[in-house]
Amino acid sequence: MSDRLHTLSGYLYEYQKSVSQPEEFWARIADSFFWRKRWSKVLDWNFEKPDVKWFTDGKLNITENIFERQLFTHADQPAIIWEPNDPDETGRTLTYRELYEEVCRFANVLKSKGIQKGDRVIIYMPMVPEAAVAMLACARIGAIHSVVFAGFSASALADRIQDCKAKAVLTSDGNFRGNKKIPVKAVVDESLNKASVETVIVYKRTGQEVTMKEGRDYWWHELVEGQSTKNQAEVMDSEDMLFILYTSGSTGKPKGVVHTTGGYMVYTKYSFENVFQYSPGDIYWCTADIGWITGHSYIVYGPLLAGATSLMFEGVPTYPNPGRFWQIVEKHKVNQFYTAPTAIRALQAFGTEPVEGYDLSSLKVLGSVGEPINEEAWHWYHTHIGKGKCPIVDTWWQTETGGIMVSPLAGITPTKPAYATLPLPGIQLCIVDADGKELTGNGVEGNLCIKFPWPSMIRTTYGDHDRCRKTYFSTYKGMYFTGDGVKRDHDGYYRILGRVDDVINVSGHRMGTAEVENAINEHPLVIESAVVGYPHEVKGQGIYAYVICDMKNRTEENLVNEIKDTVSKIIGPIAKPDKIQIVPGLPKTRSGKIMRRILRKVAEGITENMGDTSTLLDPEVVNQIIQGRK
Ligand code: 6R9
Repeated sequence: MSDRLHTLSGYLYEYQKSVSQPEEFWARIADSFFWRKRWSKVLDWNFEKPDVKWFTDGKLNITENIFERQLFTHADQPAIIWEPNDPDETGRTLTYRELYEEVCRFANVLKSKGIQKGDRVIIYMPMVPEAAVAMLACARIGAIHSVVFAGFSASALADRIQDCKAKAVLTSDGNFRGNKKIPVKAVVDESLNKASVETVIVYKRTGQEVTMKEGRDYWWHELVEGQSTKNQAEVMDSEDMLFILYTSGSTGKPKGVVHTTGGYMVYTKYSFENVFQYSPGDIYWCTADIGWITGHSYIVYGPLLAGATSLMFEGVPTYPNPGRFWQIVEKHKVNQFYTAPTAIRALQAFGTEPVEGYDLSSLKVLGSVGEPINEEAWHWYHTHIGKGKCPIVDTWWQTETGGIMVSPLAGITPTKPAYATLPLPGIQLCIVDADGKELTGNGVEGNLCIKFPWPSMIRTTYGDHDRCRKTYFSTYKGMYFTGDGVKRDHDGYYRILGRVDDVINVSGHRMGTAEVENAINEHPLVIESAVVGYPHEVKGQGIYAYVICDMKNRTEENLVNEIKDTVSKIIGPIAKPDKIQIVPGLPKTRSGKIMRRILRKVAEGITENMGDTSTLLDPEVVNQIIQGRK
């Protein structure tokens, strides 16, 4: 049964109902799933603690809702179409039955290695179908997966292994990305000098040489050999943890966002079907990596729960040439295409030539996620990819929200460039001013909050519940605070303006300024640093670092490169500052706070009207910084 909305009036009607009778509304949606035991209460909530429970006492397994619930009708339909990095390599297609059997076999492998319900398993893998198999096998046996983006460094990986006390790491020998062959197992080995796990399972992808530690490391293909293609799913409570996903915040340490089973299942399927208007037989493609929430909710869980065909791409948009995305769209006759503004801008820079010659007529819906999409990129996407006939769904949401919160429903909600438009049913937005006063009516601008629970919301931050309360539920009483600024225009449409906290969004990836500063400060000659974001043509925001250091005998160029390498080693190449300026001092107030607004202005290229600098300890520092601007 599908809960797809078909008209604007239908959406408006359902939205009203979801607000006036939320429990009845979500119970109806949840009833189309397979529950081992139905819930006793739809919703219990308290935003002060916070303590939120959806479908209390409900028992289920999310993979039974992907497989058993649908196998009679979907068994031979493709679940995952995999397109490799190199267009000359043959891809793979896994039907629902084949995927089911792989998941069961790997679930049995995990069990044979002593992994049990509630254990944490790190997945550090490239974009191969086995990465999805790994996630689903964990869910099958009730283990909690935590996918770590395979571009993160050994030290970032070790921190995550330690934070969640993982029992196993699932990985690969290497990873193909563009024309590069990247070591993956070697990074795991390095991380395990610092952290420790009982078991490492290695999927062979590139065939490159790896070292295997006796009694700890095993080959994936050897372990699955001979395993049964059946596995009795673990019965989970609706509120049992499904996964942990680490994300950056305004403090230095990444936090483990926790999602639970029942609510996440209900919301990801519902939002997937409605936003993308998926019809049976469509080919849907989301270009995200499974290391991010978009990959979790809209490559794996949402589409598979909806019985969709989800295309998974291993490579990058520009290899072997900038026509690669469009060649894949033509080859697989993709109907819904979901990507990030940074990819659109990067491809836009190559002009329309790489697009020409490909048949993109299969496309029905275009999606955008990860950062605000600027109007120019929106129009380019709409005109040159969608040929003016595909609605663009600009989807606003977060790791913490689990699913899409604000977005047009494709073909239903009239769109407006750069606007995420209207909230999905069940999502009660609220705009507040700096004092937490709700700004009602249209034509207002402020901080975006959500005032009522939704099924796929964050439940806690792993191992530190108070951090969850402080970060999201304490800024504005009784509300979830998103960290984003927003405008509601005269039509009541929402436009996301970007982060209002110390989080930078680089190519759709979240980076805490403190996290990058901590990494920079690891360089032995660095005394202090301050990091801000600045507008970047392709990445949306770039990273600008102001660094005080002891130059010793280094040239500035050498030192800058060393600092970049340090950040790359500690977090990963995505966190490497775009610009590093060596400064004699930082603009600090008498109370020792760095005045970041000045640093942001200079990074943006503004050198006049610095505003009130009277509270600065040494206002002269500002002039020195302006003069040395990069
Ligand atoms: C899904 C995802 C979340 C932050 C979020 C916001 C920005 C995401 C956006 C958008 C404007 C959109 N963001 N989608 N800003 N328009 N359509 O990206 O999750 O990695 O946790 O990032 O990304 O600033 O707060 P995550």
